[in-house]
Amino acid sequence: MAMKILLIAPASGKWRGVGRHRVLGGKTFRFSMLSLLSVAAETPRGHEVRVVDEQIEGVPWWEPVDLVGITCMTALAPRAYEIARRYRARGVPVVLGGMHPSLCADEALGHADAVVVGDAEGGAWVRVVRDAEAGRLQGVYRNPVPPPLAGLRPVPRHLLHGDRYATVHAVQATRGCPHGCDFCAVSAFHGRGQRRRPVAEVAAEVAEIPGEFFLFVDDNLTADRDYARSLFAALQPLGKRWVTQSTLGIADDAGFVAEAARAGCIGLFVGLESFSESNLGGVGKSFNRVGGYRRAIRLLHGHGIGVEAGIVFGFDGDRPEVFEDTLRLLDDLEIDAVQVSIFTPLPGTPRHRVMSGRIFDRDWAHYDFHHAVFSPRGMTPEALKEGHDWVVREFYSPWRIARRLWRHARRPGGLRTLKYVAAINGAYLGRVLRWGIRGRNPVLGARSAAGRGRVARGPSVIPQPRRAAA
Ligand code: B12
Repeated sequence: MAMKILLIAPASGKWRGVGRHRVLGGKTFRFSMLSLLSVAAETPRGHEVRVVDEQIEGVPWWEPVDLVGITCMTALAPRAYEIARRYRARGVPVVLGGMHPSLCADEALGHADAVVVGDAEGGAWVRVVRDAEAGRLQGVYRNPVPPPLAGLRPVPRHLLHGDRYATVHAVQATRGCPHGCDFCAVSAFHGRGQRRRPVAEVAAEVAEIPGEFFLFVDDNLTADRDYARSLFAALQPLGKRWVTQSTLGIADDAGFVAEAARAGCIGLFVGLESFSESNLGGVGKSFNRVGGYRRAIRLLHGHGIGVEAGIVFGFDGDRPEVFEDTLRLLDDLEIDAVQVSIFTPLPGTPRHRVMSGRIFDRDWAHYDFHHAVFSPRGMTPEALKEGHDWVVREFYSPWRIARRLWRHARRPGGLRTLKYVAAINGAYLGRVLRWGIRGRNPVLGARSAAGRGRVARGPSVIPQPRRAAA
């Protein structure tokens, strides 16, 4: 029987319907959708598949449908369960999949007729669809081993409203990351390994992309240097520009950085997390060597590669001074953009278990990396939230953005990529304005409240190599 299958990406709070606004509609932060597109690609032929993204359209409750599939991260689990409840009340079977249902399968199964743990490919989703057709969905579906990534079906990007996304051209070459940081959902989900698609298949997918820009959503594209090198060689003739995630370890090898740049890399998201090595050691991320950040970032900038840093507050070593210290270092290092987060002990990770006695908030909707859900060691949860907000507001203050863009424009290749850096900084500023993010520096509260919150310059803990090093 041909089924109508509805695949839903839930959105909650401020995110639901945000994409309906033409101005400040969060478009810059909307991309990928590969989770549901991969499920759609795996659906056996003959069924009708529709993808609904709650950021840009409402759930079509009134339309007849035979099977509903919902993806979710932890913060979206409550909304996913709510949608599931409403469909199941109408007798429509619901399947949950993605990060949170995979890491908390028992919980998810309490809200659905079936849960897919891990990848949809490798037979798991095909079995779900067959069982749904036969009216006998049965609990948890998982592949006996993570499937190899050769021969993945083409991603049906036409199922998205393309004009509502920064780009629908997100590509994934690898899954997983070998590092195994104990707070990271990716390690908990994929294990401590990485699977890779054949380079020729990735290059063929990229070659089909219209326009010059796309994203790799990989968690650590450069973890295997040999693989990355052959990928770079295959990408170079295609003349595209792309951004991805990597560790700063990429900059240990200047030749490798040059190869990435020649292949079209114009930006990296790098999880720096913290400027304290003891914090990093405490969460199993001691491969981040703080002293080398400046040289590494200069090297990347020298090759026209912008750096967005992931910074996390709330580590055990963090004291109220951490916010202004971090802001100063972000300025000193000439970081192009920053994603500021509050440490979040995600369920299903080893760190969640270690910290369970300190967690006071188990409302998953608050696990969006912008709420304090546990008692930090060095400050109150309120100070953690206020300091986090303050850094976001200060880093994206118009004068800092203007300074960053000015610096960027003067770097090698800077004018070519200025529009991307401007777009991401403008988008974060838009978020500050739309959401009214203000915060307060727990140390210099009075000064920041007076609207002057600039940080006094002081000695940097990061060694200053000679400029020629870049
Ligand atoms: C791109 C991305 C984003 C993008 C776009 C997400 C999107 N809509 O597509 C943006 C920038 C919006 C984003 C935002 C956030 N993200 Co994000 N994101 C990612 C990233 C890097 C890639 C996602 C992706 O495209 N994966 C590729 C697909 C193919 O893999 P997949 O999702 O695992 O899907 C497979 C299976 O899980 C399964 N599956 C998935 N869904 C379903 C559904 C059904 C029905 C079935 C059967 C199977 C199934 O089948 C798929 C194919 O095998 C992931 C890391 C990762 N490895 O996934 C983080 C990740 C998902 N993000 C994460 C987080 C925390 C966030 C933020 C909260 C971060 C923040 N500080 O703001 C916000 C959330 C904002 C919000 N409230 O909505 C965490 C989630 C952890 C968790 N347990 O919640 C991850 C895992 C990163 C991490 N290292 O921890 N993110």
